[in-house]
Amino acid sequence: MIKKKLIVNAKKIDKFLINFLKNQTHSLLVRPMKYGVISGGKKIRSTIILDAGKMFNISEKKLINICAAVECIHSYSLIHDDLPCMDNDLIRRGKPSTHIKFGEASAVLAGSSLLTLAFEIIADKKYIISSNAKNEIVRNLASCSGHTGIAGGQELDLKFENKKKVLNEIIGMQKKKTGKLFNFCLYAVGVIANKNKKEKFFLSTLGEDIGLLFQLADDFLDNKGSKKLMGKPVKKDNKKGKSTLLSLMGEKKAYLYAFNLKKKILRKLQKHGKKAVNLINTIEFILERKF
Ligand code: GRG
Repeated sequence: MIKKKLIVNAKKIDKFLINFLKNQTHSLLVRPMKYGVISGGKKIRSTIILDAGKMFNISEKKLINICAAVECIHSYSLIHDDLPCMDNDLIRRGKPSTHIKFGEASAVLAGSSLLTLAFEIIADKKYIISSNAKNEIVRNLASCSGHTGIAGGQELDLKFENKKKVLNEIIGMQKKKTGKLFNFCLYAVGVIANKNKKEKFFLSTLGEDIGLLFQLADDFLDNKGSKKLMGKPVKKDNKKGKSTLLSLMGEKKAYLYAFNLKKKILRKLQKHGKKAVNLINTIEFILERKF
């Protein structure tokens, strides 16, 4: 059921991105950009945006630009994450990483172009939301992606390799590296739904916790998952000396931490009743997933 939902949503986002790029002047970077962002990946962040939209009766039309922008930033981060200067991974989404297919220089440029494309997609004239909402979304997306967000988290992740780090340091790093983009996903839905400051804060922290849960599941899959299902090499974290909850506290305690985090997230969603059922199913999938 959830797999079907992911496939349907991924197709919608891919279609949007293909059309958006079609309306732009062609460049040599379109091929590596499409290779990095289209026809690959679960597009789970988009699914979370659309699920959260259902809690506030927001139409998909109002959210599709946000989904596409988030997938551009996410794919950008993966392209750069795979580079030799970062995690040096040769396989991503079951195919050669972008730098293996197109060369390092093109991968750097295609990744950076996906970052700017994300902001073009939000700022697009045909995306009809109030200019105040657009401004707020752009500001939040920028801060969640840059040094106070994903990029800052990635820097910590690299610096933490082969170092003994405590729980709060590891959680803080993972909340930035992975949590911040999920934070943005729910925050942006709150902006579109015209929620007040308190409610938007609630949504953004909920998003960050979902992102943390997603990262913990990713670490578990690196340890125990299948390379074929994941579409990327597994058992890398240990070799690279990555600081994770698994390396800090062992399997049993790390799973218990993740399970309690999931319970906390689901408790927070209770107030939304039946309208949260889609998001709840996606959260259940996050910890159970095999890919
Ligand atoms: C400033 C955006 C930006 C990036 C530069 C390289 C970098 C800094 C950040 C990397 C962050 C990173 C790789 C986080 C890992 C998050 C994660 C668990 C990725 C896997 O996500 P999935 O499973 O991937 O959603 P698919 O392939 O399904 O899209």
